[in-house]
Amino acid sequence: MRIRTFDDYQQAYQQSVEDPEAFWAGVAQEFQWRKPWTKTLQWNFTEPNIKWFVGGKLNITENCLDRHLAERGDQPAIIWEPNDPHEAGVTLTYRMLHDQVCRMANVLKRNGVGKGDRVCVYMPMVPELAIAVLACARIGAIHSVVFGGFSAQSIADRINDAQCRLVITADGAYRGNKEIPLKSVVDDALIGCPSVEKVIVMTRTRTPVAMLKGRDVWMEQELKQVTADCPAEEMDAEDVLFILYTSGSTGKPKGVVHTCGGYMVYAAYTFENVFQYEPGQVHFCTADIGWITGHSYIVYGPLACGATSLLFEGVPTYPDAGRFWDIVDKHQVNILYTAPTAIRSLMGFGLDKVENHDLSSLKVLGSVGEPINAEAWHWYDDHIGKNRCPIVDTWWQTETGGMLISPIAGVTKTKPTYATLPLPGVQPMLVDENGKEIEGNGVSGNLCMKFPWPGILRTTWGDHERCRQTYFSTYPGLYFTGDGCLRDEDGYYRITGRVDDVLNVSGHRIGTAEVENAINMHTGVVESAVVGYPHDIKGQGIYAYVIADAMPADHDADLTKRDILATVSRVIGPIAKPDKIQFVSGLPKTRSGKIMRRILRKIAEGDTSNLGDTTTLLDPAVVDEIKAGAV
Ligand code: 7RM
Repeated sequence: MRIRTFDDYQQAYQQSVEDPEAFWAGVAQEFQWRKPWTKTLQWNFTEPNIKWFVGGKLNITENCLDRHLAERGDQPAIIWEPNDPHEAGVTLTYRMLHDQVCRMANVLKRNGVGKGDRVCVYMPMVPELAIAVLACARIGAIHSVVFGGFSAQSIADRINDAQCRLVITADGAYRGNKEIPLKSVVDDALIGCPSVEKVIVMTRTRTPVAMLKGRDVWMEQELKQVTADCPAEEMDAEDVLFILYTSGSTGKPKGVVHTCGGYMVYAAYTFENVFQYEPGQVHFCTADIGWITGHSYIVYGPLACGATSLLFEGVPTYPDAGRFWDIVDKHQVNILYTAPTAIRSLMGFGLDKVENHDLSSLKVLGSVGEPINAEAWHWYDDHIGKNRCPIVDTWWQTETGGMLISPIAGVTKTKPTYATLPLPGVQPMLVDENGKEIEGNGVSGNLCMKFPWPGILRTTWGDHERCRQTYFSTYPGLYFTGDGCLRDEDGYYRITGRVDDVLNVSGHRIGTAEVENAINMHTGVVESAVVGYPHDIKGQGIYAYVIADAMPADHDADLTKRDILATVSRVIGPIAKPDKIQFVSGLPKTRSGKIMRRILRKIAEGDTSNLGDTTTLLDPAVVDEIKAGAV
């Protein structure tokens, strides 16, 4: 099944299109199933209804842990590098990880969690986070990991949407020179979350926390009460494994649902092939487990393949901008998987931060989360890979479960800024505004998929209609990604960015509507419009046009701006704070009341020369005012 040459790739690709069921059955049979499936695939993209490995029974943790014990029980599964380089790290072998996952699973059971129950996980990047996630999977509980940078309000929304029964958190988190009081944020969230019965609190920063009798328990004390004997729950291939919330162009984030069988097969297959993982290698994915990249390529993909996965608690610039290279050197990292925003930020600190480290262990470099510009691509290639490591620019989404378009390291000829070719099983299609297929090469359009792969989302939690509407209704019969895409003369794909109202700020997906709603919660705000603009390091920055009920005078405009930022931080989290705020007296609207974002985007980009047709505007004069006041 393993692709080694471009010929292998072409053969695998051809089979995956001609006979997808046989292809994926071949991949899936390498895993451990309690009971084989009876039908490999059942699907339609209209309802949608997608089922892989129908009737198959398994537990993903048996595949990620138990299965490896005989052969590599003593091999490191997780290497943990703490935020502070002087603190001792932790290495967990597969045997130790198995033991700890079983214990944590028993703690969950003791606290009333069973198969199908939802568990919210709000944790720092510590081994216990991976253990918590796997412990849920062990007993068939559904995890919903919430990134540690989200606000109490965001946690509450996610907990209520999924009706979580239990929360796993820590007293606090270390991130660079900051300390984040996780438990206190959870306490704020839980005021509005009646479904939560228990909170398990891990000790990390030992900051003082309120422990509510009957609700809050210490993880360390609970672990003393249990054994390491926890048989895995038998799960159907289509039972829900996890929910992960992600932003779209409208309303609140959606709970993307992934299921046990297909997700496992897809995460593992793409991990092993794209990175060309070899036994014994150390894989370092710098994402947070709070995002899909962490789920698929720190936890499930690597562990399903018996790999060694490095988990880093901190940030790339602490204690200085050489930290990644320090980690690569110290742990002899072979595969480094990071985001363009991190590369661009580190580029700015100069080469002396790189040069005093031994990077010769590196074999493969990966990029994910946003388009990588040519300059960052070459810097990564020249100075990190020393022109001897293939770069895999992997394009995918929370909804896709794993990578869809990506080079296979050392197999696919790379091309800067191109995600190159679809992986086996992936059938991309470019369409125009009217949904007509754009054939041939040297073209661009909206990126869709015409056939399912095992990792595709199955639904959005509690609202199947929203799933249909968002992904399967724009172009009937197709999965619509929301991305624009170019296919060059060689048939290579380059993803150009979102075509909907979703921003990508430092690789984080943020809906403009979400940010607007947050800004509008500020008492002095009448209305707002948020757009993205090109940002040298973040990829995109957030530009907010705000109508205040009384136009703030110069001397308190700064204060009002800071209050708006504080409001957004409270409502969503610091990652959604606008980079620029401009007070305006009106917004460019059409006669039907629609904001003309095209114009606002142009002005935010600093390009006011050609604003296109403004004759349909209700009040064209407002455009001149906005142009004149651009920040
Ligand atoms: C994995 C992840 C998904 C959105 C997606 C794109 C953008 C991701 C690339 C990329 C260009 C890439 N999931 N995106 N990878 N754009 N090249 N290699 O990021 O759900 O958080 O975001 O990210 O717009 O639709 S995500």
